[in-house]
Amino acid sequence: MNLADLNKVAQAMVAPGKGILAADESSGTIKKRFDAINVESTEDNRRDYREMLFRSKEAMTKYISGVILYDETIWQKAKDGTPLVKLIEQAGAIPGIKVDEGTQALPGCPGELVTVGLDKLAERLKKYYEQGARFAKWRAVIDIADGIPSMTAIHVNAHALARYAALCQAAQIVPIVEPEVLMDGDHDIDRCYDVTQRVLNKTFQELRVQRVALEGMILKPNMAISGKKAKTRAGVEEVAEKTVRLLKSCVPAAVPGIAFLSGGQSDEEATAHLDAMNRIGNLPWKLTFSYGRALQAAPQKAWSGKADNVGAGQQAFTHRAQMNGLASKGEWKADLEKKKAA
Ligand code: 5MM
Repeated sequence: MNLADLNKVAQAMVAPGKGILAADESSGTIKKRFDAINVESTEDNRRDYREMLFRSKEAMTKYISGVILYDETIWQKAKDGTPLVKLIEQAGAIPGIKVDEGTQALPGCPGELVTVGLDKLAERLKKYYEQGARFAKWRAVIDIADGIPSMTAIHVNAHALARYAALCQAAQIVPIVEPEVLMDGDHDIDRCYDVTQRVLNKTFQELRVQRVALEGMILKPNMAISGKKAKTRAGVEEVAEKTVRLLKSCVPAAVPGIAFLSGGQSDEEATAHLDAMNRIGNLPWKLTFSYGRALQAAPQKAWSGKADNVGAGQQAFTHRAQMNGLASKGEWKADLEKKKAA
C-alpha cells in the first residue's frame, strides 16, 4: 500500500467545492427509479441515462470530484464507443466502483441485514483497478425500529466494512466506508444521533483493529436527522449542529473527508443541511456530498427517457451539482433555488 497516493486520491475526492455523484444503483434500484419516470430499465436506457450525466461538462468539471459506478457501468461504452470510464476521466473526475453485493437477512436477528460481497473481493478489486477505479464503496444498512438495531447487526456490519476497507487499501483503492442508519422510521433526531454514534464508534474500532489507514479513506455517513415519519422533524440548524457534534465525537481528524448520503431527504433539504454544517466551520475534515437521489431525482424527471430532453436533464443535474458544490463551502443560498425555478 502506498499511503501517500491513497491520501492524494482521498483529498481529491473532497476537493473544495466538489463532491461525489453516487450513480451506483444496482439493477433493482435503477428499475425503481426508471419505473417512477415510466422508462423501461434496459441496458441501453441505463447507458443513455448515465452517459447523459457523465457528458454534463459543466457539472462534471466544476462540481463533481468522482463518480461511484455499478459493475455494469464500469464496463459499458457510450453510444459512440467511448468507455464511460473515459468520459469521467476526461472531465477530470475520478471513477469509483460499488463493490458490495447487497444485503442478506442476518441470522438470529429478525428484521436486520448484513452486507455481503467479501468473497473473491481481492480479485475483483484488481480488475476494477485495471479498469480505472481509484476508489470503491461498500454500504452497510442499519435500521431503527422497536428493539433494533441489535449490537450483533452493528458489530457484523462494522467488521465487514473494515474487512472491505483493508482489502481496498491493499489493492491501492481508496475505500468509501458507508454505514447508513436509515431515516425510514418515526424516530426522533436524538434516537438517530444515539444509534449513529454507536454505529460509528464500532466502525472506527473495527477499522483500527484491522489496520485501515484513516488518511486513505472517506466516510459516507447519514446525518443526525429525524425519521421520515416522525411527528415533528428537526429543522436545518438542529440537524447541522447535532450532526457536526456527533461526527466530532466519533470521527478522527486523520480522516480526510466525510461525504454524506442523502438517504431520502428532499433535494433542497440535503443541500441546506450540508450548507449549514459548513457554515459552522472549524471542522477537522472536509464535509461534502456523495448523493444519489438528491443529485439525480431532478435530472431523471427532466430526461424521462427522451433523447430530446438530454439538454434539460443535463441542466437539472448541473443545477443540483452546483447547489451542492456551494453547500460544500457553506456558500449556498435558498434564493439561488428560486432563481432557477423562475
Ligand atoms: C445510488 O444508490 C446506491 C446503491 O444503492 P443499492 O445498492 O440499494 O442499489 C446507494 O448505496 C447510495 O450510494 C447511497 O445510499 C446514497 O444514496 P442516497 O440516494 O441516499 O444519497
